[in-house]
Amino acid sequence: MIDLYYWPTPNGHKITMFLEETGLDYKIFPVDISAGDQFKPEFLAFSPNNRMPAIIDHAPADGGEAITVFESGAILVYLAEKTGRFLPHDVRGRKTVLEWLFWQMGGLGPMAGQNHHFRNYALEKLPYAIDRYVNETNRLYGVLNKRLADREFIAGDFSIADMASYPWVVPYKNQGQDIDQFPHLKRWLETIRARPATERAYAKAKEVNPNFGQPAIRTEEERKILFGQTAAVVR
Ligand SMILES: N[C@@H](CCC(=O)N[C@@H](CS)C(=O)NCC(=O)O)C(=O)O
Repeated sequence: MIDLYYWPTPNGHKITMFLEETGLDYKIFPVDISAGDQFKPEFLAFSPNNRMPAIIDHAPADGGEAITVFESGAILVYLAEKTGRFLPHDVRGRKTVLEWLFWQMGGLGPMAGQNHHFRNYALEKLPYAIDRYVNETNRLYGVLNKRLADREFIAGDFSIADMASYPWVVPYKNQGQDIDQFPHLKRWLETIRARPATERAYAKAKEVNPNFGQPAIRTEEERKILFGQTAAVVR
């Protein structure tokens, strides 16, 4: 049994996608990040960056005590190794999936995240910041579109590299992107969207957060919780 500490955001969807693909037994523990659940000491004990997702695996492969994992990329690799799925075993295939996984973790995720912030959430609309992140997202979409021009998925068969990037392309409209400019990316998006496991994963979003699909910030208190953080929150 896997305990999944989750809230329906792009980084959260990565893990429900994996769990639904593999049929691993899991239970969701909601971390309402707008309410400040990510600062609870019991959560920080195994997710020290006050971010979800995080997991606790009560039946690790070595038969020892429960294993905790934070950071969505590390969770995907951990679960792929646990199940033997969605990460090739050969040295070249594995290397390629990890390249694109790290590309998402270090590039597409953070840049699209800043894009969402300055474009959709910042009260002060700063043209420099908006242009910077909308353009960088555009460049990254171009990289992925080119990669997908002659292959169905990012790195061989459907893999954790696809699961990492997919949730960050779903909100393309909120990132100021025109998906029709990226036909290969659009085809890939539609292919993954149609997977039954993806549908089940995204269905969890509404179950866990009835407000899913509405703006994450509805009150000043929520704005302060999410965007007023300093080192004080993890002390
Ligand atoms: N690099 C981390 C990022 C996780 C992350 O940013 N999670 C956000 C939601 S998408 C979060 O928990 N935010 C809570 C907060 O900002 O306090 C990962 O990939 O797991």
